[in-house]
Amino acid sequence: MGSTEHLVTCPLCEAMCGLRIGVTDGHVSSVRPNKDDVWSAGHICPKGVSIGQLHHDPDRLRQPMVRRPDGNHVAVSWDDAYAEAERVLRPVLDSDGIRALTVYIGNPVAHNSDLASYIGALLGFAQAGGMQGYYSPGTVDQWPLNVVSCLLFGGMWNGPIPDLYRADHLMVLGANPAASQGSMLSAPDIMSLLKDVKARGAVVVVDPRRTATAERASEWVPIQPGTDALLLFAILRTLGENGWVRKPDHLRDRVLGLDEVVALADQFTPERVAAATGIEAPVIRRLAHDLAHARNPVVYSRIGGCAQEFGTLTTWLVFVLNTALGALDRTGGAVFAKPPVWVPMFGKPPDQDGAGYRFGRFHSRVRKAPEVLSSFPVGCLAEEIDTPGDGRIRALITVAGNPAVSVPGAGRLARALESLDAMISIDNWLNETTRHAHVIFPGLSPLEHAHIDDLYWIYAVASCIKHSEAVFDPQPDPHRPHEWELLLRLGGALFGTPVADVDVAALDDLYTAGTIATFAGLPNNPLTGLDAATVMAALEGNGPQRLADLSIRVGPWGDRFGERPGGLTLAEVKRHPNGLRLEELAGGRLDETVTTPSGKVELLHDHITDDIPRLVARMDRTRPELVMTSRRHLRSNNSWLHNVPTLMKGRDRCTLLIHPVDAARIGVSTGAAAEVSTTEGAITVPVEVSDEITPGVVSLPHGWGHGLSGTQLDIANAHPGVNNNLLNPTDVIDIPSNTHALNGIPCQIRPV
Ligand SMILES: Nc1nc2c(c(=O)[nH]1)N[C@H]1C(S)=C(S)[C@@H](COP(=O)(O)OP(=O)(O)OC[C@H]3O[C@@H](n4cnc5c(=O)[nH]c(N)nc54)[C@H](O)[C@@H]3O)O[C@H]1N2
Ligand SMILES: Nc1nc2c(c(=O)[nH]1)N[C@H]1C(S)=C(S)[C@@H](COP(=O)(O)OP(=O)(O)OC[C@H]3O[C@@H](n4cnc5c(=O)[nH]c(N)nc54)[C@H](O)[C@@H]3O)O[C@H]1N2
Ligand code: SF4
Ligand SMILES: [Mo]
Repeated sequence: MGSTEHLVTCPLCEAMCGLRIGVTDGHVSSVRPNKDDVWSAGHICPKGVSIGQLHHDPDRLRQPMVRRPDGNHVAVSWDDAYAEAERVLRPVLDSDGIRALTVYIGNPVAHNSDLASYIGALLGFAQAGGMQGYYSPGTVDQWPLNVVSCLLFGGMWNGPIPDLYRADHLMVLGANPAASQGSMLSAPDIMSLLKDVKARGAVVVVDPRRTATAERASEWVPIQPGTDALLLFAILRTLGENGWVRKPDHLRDRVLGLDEVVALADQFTPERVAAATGIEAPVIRRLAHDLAHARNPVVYSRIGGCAQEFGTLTTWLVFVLNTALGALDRTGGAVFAKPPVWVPMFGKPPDQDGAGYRFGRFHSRVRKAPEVLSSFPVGCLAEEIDTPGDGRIRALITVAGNPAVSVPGAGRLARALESLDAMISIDNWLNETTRHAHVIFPGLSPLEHAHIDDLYWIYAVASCIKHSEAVFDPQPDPHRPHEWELLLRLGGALFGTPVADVDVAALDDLYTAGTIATFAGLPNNPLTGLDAATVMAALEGNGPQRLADLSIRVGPWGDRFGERPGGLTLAEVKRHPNGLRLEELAGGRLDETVTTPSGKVELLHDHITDDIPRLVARMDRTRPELVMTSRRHLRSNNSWLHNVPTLMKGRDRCTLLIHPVDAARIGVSTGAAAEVSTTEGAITVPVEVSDEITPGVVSLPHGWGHGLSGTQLDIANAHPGVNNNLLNPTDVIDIPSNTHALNGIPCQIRPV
């Protein structure tokens, strides 16, 4: 067969690195960074390097699996798997209708264009049939950002990012790009960009843990979890009282509510917030001074600022501060990226009619949680399954998700999954979640299908576009279904057609034409006013390729079907295997980006500020002896790269980080086991004593807890670790966004 080389974009995180994959005799023989990639220019990390092992993982499912009555899964033919899906699903749909079904979509959906472009089909069909909300890690992740973005800027995926190429004073709260490689902030080799920012001025990291990012920053500011909003309010107040609030010309007529928000900060003096945050008042004043006196200051926060009790206020205050510093929409500050593609997700959801956004349009059945952007807290899933009564969830479809590990209240959820009448998973491994499934439909390996990133360019530090061809034919059968076809098949089956009989090609045409017609008829999107039939006829191919062609052609550089001669099409993008670099990041994009009812940045919203009294009360709360936080590691990817041999080398990294003072008081030491308990449960984990964690706080990684019976993960099961979501309760929530606090949870520790 000889050797070939393939240029692809790594789909394993938001950094989107270009890889050169060498293939010899059907095997990945080398993975090297692509120095000619217009975006990543030679960056790579250990995860990208091991993508060949991921592809060749003998445990990766290549055939559908069906669960036998004894609980064990066996590989079956596709026809048998369709028949089994029909057997378990149909009775639920016949007796209780589509409202007894829900869908959980996991993180890899956003990194796989086959899934990303067709998940809307499954969800759309299910919602049309009466499904009450669906579940995703959104509410253990970026939902506060989505809420704040839609209120302030008009769209849930419409938020500014720090201009890492030009900023000279960056404050980072609750993010560790040294591990994550950037989140809702795509950058090539982000740590070297941070190094440049530091060289121009300063990088200040606010985090309970002295992370590898903090190590390399100018300053680490340890903070008590869940108190960032207090710190940010106190900084804002300091700016206000010193006359440091900047009102540059470019923001003068474009922002509403800044003075009112600065007035709201009045009650948060540095002295008042010092005890709760653990940051002394003079330090807070100096942080404010330094931001105010930098030429290009900017503030950025991520999951530590979101998955906490005050995620919405924190995320909001980051944008407020960027505005008060004059950094919003200014080159070198907090700027709006310009994605090269347009996907329906960027538009206002069709169900949000009228001006602005409404929340709480419907409520969850059991705890009556109000929907926020069509989501309930993901921790509600278990109670919706295991609580009897009308409207109970009896059927679940998971798509590239591992909620049994990722979601708070994981113990109850695992029991609930086991009780389902029908569970169908589209997933590549038999893991902690899919072991409960009646049927598992495997997707293709990331090297077996074409891919084009769309979502992450909305948070990218330059506008690029890249397309990856499949490296391998699907194995063992080149005609095996693609994931987008599986999504259409399951979506089509909801309306009475047996799973095996769904006409996938016809549904694909219907879905694509329907999407075009819907958005052509809606205002304020790139399809508005286009003739749907003409567009449909002009597009190339079918499936995700056809949707990618659409996304590119109506995007800012697209040909708009002849309107802009020489503009981009998918075919043109494919002619550039190293990608196309289209435009650099810059300020001055507010007018084209902001789609609020007033057309301006609207800082003030009751939905957000109504939460301030809860924050005020937080200041008087007695501090628990210990609280728990989460962390990530460069060589993990949430719960699912632990079966890759080279990524598992080295010492155990699923450890409880605890400060020496706390360790001595409790009587635990490095290497010994400790029991960690919360209101939700207890687990036993090895201890790692270190002053990299602030006193009063402990840190556990998420994504562990392998080694469960019925799973097929040889390597991961040999290094199981423990699942910290057995400890996270489902009722500690950032109220405006429905996001669970996974950080700042009170816990007790004892030696075992
Ligand atoms: N305690 C705590 N919990 C957390 C977090 C935390 O910080 N602390 N972080 C949260 C966050 S930010 C997130 S995003 C979630 C992640 O939550 P999930 O998305 O539920 O979990 P992942 O671990 O990303 O699981 C990915 C699943 O997709 C499968 N998979 C991988 N590749 C493919 C593919 O190409 N196709 C298909 N069909 N399946 C595939 C894997 O086998 C796995 O089952 O976890 C959340 N949970
Ligand atoms: N290698 C690798 N890369 C990943 C992932 C992975 O699992 N592994 N997961 C991907 C996903 S799904 C996501 S969402 C992103 C997340 O990307 P990041 O947001 O960078 O996530 P983390 O590395 O978990 O960093 C969060 C930090 O918040 C801190 N923190 C916890 N509580 C608080 C608090 O209350 N206040 C403040 N200020 N800090 C706090 C933690 O100590 C931690 O250092 O990473 C993505 N990239
Ligand atoms: S940083 Fe690593 S995981 Fe992320 S895209 Fe690059 S190689 Fe892939
Ligand atoms: Mo995430």
